[in-house]
Amino acid sequence: MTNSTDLIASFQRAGQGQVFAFYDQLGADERARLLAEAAEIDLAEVEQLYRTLVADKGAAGLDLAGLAPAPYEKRPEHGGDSAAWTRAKAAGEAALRAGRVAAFTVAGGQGTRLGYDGPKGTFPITPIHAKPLFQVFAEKIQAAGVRYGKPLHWFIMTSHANHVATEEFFAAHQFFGLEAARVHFFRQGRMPAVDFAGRILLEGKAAIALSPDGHGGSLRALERSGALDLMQREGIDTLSYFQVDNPLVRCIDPAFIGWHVLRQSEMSSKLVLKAYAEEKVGHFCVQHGRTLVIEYSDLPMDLQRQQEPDGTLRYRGGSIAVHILDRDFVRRMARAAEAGGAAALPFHRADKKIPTVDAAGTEVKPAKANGVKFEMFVFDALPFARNPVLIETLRQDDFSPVKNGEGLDSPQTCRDDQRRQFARWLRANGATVNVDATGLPDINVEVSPRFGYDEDSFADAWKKLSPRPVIRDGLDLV
Ligand code: UD2
Repeated sequence: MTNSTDLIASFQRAGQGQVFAFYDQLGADERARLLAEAAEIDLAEVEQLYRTLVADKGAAGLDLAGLAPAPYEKRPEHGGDSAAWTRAKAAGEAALRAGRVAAFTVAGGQGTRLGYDGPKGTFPITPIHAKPLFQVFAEKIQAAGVRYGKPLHWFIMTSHANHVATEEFFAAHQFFGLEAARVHFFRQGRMPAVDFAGRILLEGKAAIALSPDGHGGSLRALERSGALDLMQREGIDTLSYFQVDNPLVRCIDPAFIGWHVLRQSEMSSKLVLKAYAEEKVGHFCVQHGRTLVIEYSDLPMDLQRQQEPDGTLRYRGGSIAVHILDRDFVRRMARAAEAGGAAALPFHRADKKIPTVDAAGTEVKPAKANGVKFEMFVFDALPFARNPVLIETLRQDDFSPVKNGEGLDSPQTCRDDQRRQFARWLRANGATVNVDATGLPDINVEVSPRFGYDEDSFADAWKKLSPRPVIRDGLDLV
């Protein structure tokens, strides 16, 4: 490691000497901590990001030339090729039986909007047992392993802020029945925040304002942590990527895996039809022959509102952040990130209120944005992927995120969506369950993923059940 004098001098040369403004006042431990944080920072990268994303902001803007909605595989009930979906499912099942697939959860986010203190995956979410998000995924992954005769590995990306708490949570719950040796935690990288003049902000006298580098940081974190090597040793070439905030997701979905495998895709994504033009989701587009996602904040509203002759939205494909990634593709992207340059994921800026210290070292909680954080987004890998495939899914089967304390995308809406799903599965198998116009049953009900974690596994388990349970409030299928 560079010695402390060299490190401090490099910050001074880069115009970032303020990082060490209070160094003389610090004790030995504090100095060591500050130096370790400083050593994580790539000063040239920070300078370049400031120049391109902050100082020159507005110069570039989004290039809309040649932009069009991305083609996608429609669900059979929306006119898609049902034989092709059947083939895909069979191919996905074969990949699962061959042990080629692992699960991957990004859980490094801070959950600020939810107002929950603790790793978001520990948030209780099921309607009867209030199982935490992590347990829901663990049970789905375990059940898929049993169904296909190959236990799955599960990679979980944490952040510096929640890594230890996440590991302790799993240990305290005996890994929810999974084999501990198949659950792998690793931290994502961090980026410093800068003020609007490009100066790296301190969070305290002995701490730099560092924050997670975005879910796009998962690609290089998978490489750095050794996860890709482990996959290679284990014969795993396919990663099923999902977010920690979405318990409805079919985290191991044979049809999705099969589309990806059969098309020899390097990255595939699930798409939902936008509910309305202004809905705040990323849009799947193509441009110059490449697939990309454009955030709602970047796609002009007149395009978001454009309609086809039949009245449907033209840009109707929304991203729910569910992807399949090829192992070697992740490695290629991770190495490109280390090397810098055009083949790497770009950074995005987010203006934020960043707690800091003033020149006297007094802590300041800003009332308005005082700086910029830099993040990468995993969907920005799509344009670099060979043969990307987009498949349509229904929200009811795959998407009900927990983002806010109340209202839209809250614990309440998510619990209701789980009950709707359980009621649909029951009704599809002949049970009489009363539901309202939105499909919400008049009973509270929970289906353990160990009983059934998707339509097929539920149907199989239900068929074997004798006697059938009485459909009543509190129905609990385990
Ligand atoms: C994301 C997508 C949005 C839509 C939505 C679906 C972006 C910019 N937007 O919105 O288009 O698909 O999800 O729910 O992605 N995370 C990390 N490390 C980080 C940042 C995030 O692991 O540094 C994880 C986080 O724990 C969570 C997920 O990524 O599982 C999404 O993060 P978010 O809540 O910031 O994403 P959101 O809701 O802005």
